[in-house]
Order: sequence, then C-alpha cells, then structure tokens
Amino acid sequence: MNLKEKLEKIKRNTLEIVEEAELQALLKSNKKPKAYMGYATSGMLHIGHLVPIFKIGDLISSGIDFTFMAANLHAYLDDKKAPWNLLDARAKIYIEIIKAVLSVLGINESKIKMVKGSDFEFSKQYWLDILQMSNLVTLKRTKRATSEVVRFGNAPKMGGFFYPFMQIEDIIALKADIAFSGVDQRGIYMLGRELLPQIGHQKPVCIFTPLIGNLEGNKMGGKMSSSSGKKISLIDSKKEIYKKVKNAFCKAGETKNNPVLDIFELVVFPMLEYQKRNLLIKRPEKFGGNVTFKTFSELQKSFSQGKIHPMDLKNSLAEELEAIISKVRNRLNKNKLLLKKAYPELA
Ligand code: STL
Repeated sequence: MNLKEKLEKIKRNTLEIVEEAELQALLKSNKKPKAYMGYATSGMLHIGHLVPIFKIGDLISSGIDFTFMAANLHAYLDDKKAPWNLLDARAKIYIEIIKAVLSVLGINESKIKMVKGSDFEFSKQYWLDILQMSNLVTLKRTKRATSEVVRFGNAPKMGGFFYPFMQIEDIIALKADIAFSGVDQRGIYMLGRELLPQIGHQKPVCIFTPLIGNLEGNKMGGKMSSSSGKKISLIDSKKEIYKKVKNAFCKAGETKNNPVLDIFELVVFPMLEYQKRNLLIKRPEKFGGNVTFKTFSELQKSFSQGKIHPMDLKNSLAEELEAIISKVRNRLNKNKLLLKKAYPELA
C-alpha cells in the first residue's frame, strides 16, 4: 500500500484527524507507527463500541502496530463505575470481547497487543510526568476537558481529576504515536496535545471516530452509551436484538435523522467490506423480492426514494447485528464464570 492509499484507508469513516499533515509525516517517516485505543472497563460494551473496534482493522492493514488497553483503573476513577474488586475480571471480559469482534472481521487476535492499565500505570516515570502536567493547567480547564467522559456530578471527587492526566500519560507509557478513540475522548486528548510538549514529550496524532446516536433518533438526544435501556449490548440475546431494532426510530424515506441507517453506515458496511460480501435485504416476492446493495450510498439512495420499507431495513439490520453479537456471546459462553464474576447483575 502506498502512502496515499494508507491515508485514505485510515481516514474513511473517521470524524476528525488532528492533524492530517502530522499523520502523513508520521506514515512517511515511520514504517511501523504505534497506535493505541483504551476503554475504561466499566459497563458492558454495546454496538456503539463496534465503530472504533471495526476501524482498528483499517489501521492494522495500513501497517500500524496496534495496542488495545483495558483501562481498569480508569473505570474505578470515573465515579467508581466499576467496583475495585471487579477491575480485573472486567478487564478480562473487555479483552475477550475485543478479540471476538475482531474475529468477525477475520482479523487474527495475534495482530493486536492487549494490555491492562494496572500493568504499567504504577511506574515512577509515569507519575513524575503526571505530577508535572497537573501543575500546568487549572482545575477548571481540566474539568471541562474531561466532563464528556467522567461523571463529576455536583460534588466532583478527586479521582476524576487523576483520570485525564493518566489517560494522557498512557500515550507516553505505551509509546504510541497515535491516540485512537471515539470523539467523546477529544477533550482529554486535545489537552494532552497541549501539555505533553511542555514536559518534553511529543504530542500524539489523534484520530476520532463518530458516535452512534441512540435508537430513538436524535430528537431525544444523547449518544448510545447514555441510553441505558435502549442500547444494544454486545451480549444481548437474539430476541432482545430484534426487539430493540424493531422499536428503533426509522421513518420511511428519511435519511437525516435515522439511527438504523447510521448503524448500516458505520458498522454493517465496514464489516461487509472485510467479509467481501454485499448487503442482502430479504423480502417476500409480493414486496419486491430480495435486493442486494454493494455500498452504503446505494442503500441510502434507495431508502430515500421509498424503495425500501423501514421494516425490511430493520429486519436486515437485526440479522447482521445478531451475526456479530452471536460471536461475542459464544465466546463468553465458554467462560460463564468470568462473566458472572465481572457482571454479577448480567449473568
Ligand atoms: C469511557 C467511555 C469510552 C471510552 C473511554 C471511557 C476511554 C477511556 C480511556 C482511558 C484511558 C486511556 C484511554 C481511554 O488511556 O467510550 O467512559
């Protein structure tokens, strides 16, 4: 792959690259740049997480050395979203799920490094850097940069203020040239780009993926991760998946505010490309018979012209999601004890 092809591949379906020129220079000067993505190991993963996880494949095939980090300490620091004694089990579950999702794309799990935050976040250099950064920025600015990620409430705990500096220092500890994440992490990483050069480190290139809105459509507001009852989790049963998709907002012919189409664009079509197949929408003969689509824009166009009924679109989405999620369920079913330990309320 030449430089231009790599750039195109890395760029597609991303929301923002800060800065593209820096990415270009990095790819030019370094044959094997390093990127990482972290997740705080708190709640169960949901289909919103599939957007960046699927995108990891593009980075790997562009020659990037990729590390996934289970940010177990961060899960506790964020308002104790994960209890202290469950941090280890949750980190293991996150790693199992990421591997299962990558297998859906045909990506071997040996292609990606897996680390746990607590494995490397106690070093002397790590904390010396954090202490330095903590005195270069105000409490107010730190809170603003972090509040899309950390739940502060009316009485913010100190833990939430360690959180962003640790996340910024993770980049350095993991020797990453690129910080890859959903755009919800933007505030923290942009603060990092400002602080790291001040303490003698290079700032990372940041690549942000879009967030999937909730299934009710944007009018109700909110990203998938904050719509507890309505989000589709990566361990939902087939029945739950079909039910939630069936109830999703999807107005005939409307392409602007349509969470069902959004999921096709950001999750299903990227997956189909890896799997080298087209989208098949199954319909009875009397409703026009089966149709196939090669690209998202073909599907979008057809839907906007009223040629695809919302019900048929939803059925197809539920089927594709079930195919992904069944892989995750099957993998976790082999280790029911771990799931029960990590999420006593779910198992
Ligand atoms: C969330 C939600 C989400 C991602 C994260 C947290 C990421 C956390 C994180 C922590 C440390 C890192 C990198 C990322 O080094 O979608 O609450």
